[in-house]
Formats: sequence, structure tokens, C-alpha cells
Amino acid sequence: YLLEARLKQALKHGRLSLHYQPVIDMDSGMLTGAEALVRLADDGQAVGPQAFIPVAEAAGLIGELGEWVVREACRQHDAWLAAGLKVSIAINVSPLQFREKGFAEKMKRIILDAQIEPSFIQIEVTESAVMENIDEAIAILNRIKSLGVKVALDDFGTGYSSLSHLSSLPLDKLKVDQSFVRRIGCDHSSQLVTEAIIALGRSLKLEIIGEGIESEDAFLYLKEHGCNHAQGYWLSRPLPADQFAEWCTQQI
Ligand code: G
Ligand code: G
Ligand code: MN
Ligand code: NA
Repeated sequence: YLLEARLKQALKHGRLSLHYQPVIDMDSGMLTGAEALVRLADDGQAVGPQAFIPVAEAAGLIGELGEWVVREACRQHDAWLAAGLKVSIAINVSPLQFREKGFAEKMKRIILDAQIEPSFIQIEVTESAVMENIDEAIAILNRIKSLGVKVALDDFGTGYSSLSHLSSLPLDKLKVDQSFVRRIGCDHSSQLVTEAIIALGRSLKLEIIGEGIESEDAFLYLKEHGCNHAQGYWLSRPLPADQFAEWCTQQI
């Protein structure tokens, strides 16, 4: 399979890169972090992670790819720090990677190697990944949290969370799924779901991130309803590291 061969080559020769999408505090407008999003950086046709992550999973390459992403994010955090820019970085973890034996230990190793402050790293796990086996998920998340790494529940609202399970998960943040946020202003029921998610998250003392914000209207709506952090094309698309740093300096 073509994409699989291409991925293997990219991993072997370091032809992957991370793009970074800013996340800001809704009240102050200050940067609160960046979400790292992996890209294939070879000279083949552009293919996004939506297409190649499932291939990496099926081919047994996701462990290696995921490890590269964590290492690269730590390296970039350190490079920005040296340049006077303190950026928390959120890393997407696929369900398979999350359940791979020794995942938390691997994270620990990488963070120790990189000598960075663990609280500047956050993992994003999807609701469906976590709810599949709740007791196992809680155990893994507790190990991650004990390292000092932050945890966000991604794509919230699309899976099948039971509310009692949600309250038993050791989480820091909740990301409202883009499908609701993008329909703010044109679909009343999406607004109601968004409001309910924010209220639920806040009652569990979680910080709420609204992602997929594509308009000022959506931004203001979320802010008014108690959302804490904002992410989306209206603020910035995911950017290569150098452009991200530039974006940050223009914000000040
Ligand atoms: O920008 P976007 O096209 O980057 O990402 C599409 C999807 O791919 C999203 O669901 C995102 O969570 C996922 N994704 C992006 N980067 C990574 C990564 O490094 N690891 C995993 N597991 N998923 C990622
Ligand atoms: O599944 P996850 O939440 O990790 O998805 C991140 C994906 O969302 C990335 O592909 C990123 O490029 C994309 N994304 C981020 N902001 C927006 C936005 O405002 N609109 C749309 N359509 N996609 C967005
Ligand atoms: Mn994400
Ligand atoms: Na998401």
C-alpha cells in the first residue's frame, strides 16, 4: 500500500513536521498554548493526518509516529523557551497509542530526556477512545497525570459518554467538538448543545476549549456562555513553527 510505504520512508528519514494552532484565553486574549498537528513533509502529494493516521494505525506505525510527535513537540517547546516564548503544547494521542502497553512510561522517558517542565505538555484523547474501557482509561490517565502532564478530552459531545463516567475521569480540560461550534449562529440546537457542554464541563471544574471557531460571532457567543479558551481558523490556522512564533509576536 502506497501511503504505508510513504509513511515508513517519512519516519525513517524524518520527513514529518508539526504545525501549531494557537489557543488563546477568551478574556485576556493571551496565548494559552498550541495544538500540535502532524504533517507529512516529503515531496509527495499533500495528504492530511485524517488520511494517514488510520494508515499508521493499521500498519502498526502509530507508536513510532506518536513517539516522534511527542519528541518533536518537546524539542520545539524547548527551542521556543530559549527564544523567550513559553508555549504549552497539546498533542493528539490516537486511541491505539493511548492503550499501547507502556504509553505513560514512554511519555515519562521522553519528557525526562527533553528536560522540560511536564505541565507544558498536554495530551488530547478523544471521548470515544476513553469511554471504550473506562477503568483502563482512568488508570492510564492517572499515570499520565502523575507525571504532571495535562489531559484534555477532545471532540467532546460526539461520543457516547455517560455523565457518571465523565465525572470519574482525571481531566483538566474539555474541548467542545467543532461540529457544534461551527454551527453557532445558524443552528439553534447546536447552540443549546454547546451551552450544555460548557455548563457540564464547568460544573466538573474543567477548563473549556471551544475549537473550530470560524467567526467573531462564534467567538463572542462562546465567551458569553463561559467558555475559557478559543481555537479556530478565525484566530489562526495551524502554522509551521516559525510562522507560529511570528504570529505570537504580532499579538503583543
Ligand atoms: O489539521 P488536521 O487536518 O491537522 O487534523 C486532522 C485530524 O488528525 C484531527 O482529528 C487531529 O486530531 C488528527 N491529528 C493531527 N495530528 C495528529 C497527531 O500527531 N497524532 C494523532 N494521533 N492524530 C493527529
Ligand atoms: O480532532 P481534532 O480536534 O484534533 O481536530 C483538529 C483539526 O481541526 C485539525 O485538522 C485542524 O486543522 C482543524 N481545525 C482547527 N480549527 C478549525 C476551524 O476553525 N475550522 C475547521 N473547519 N477546522 C479547524
Ligand atoms: Mn485535537
Ligand atoms: Na477536537
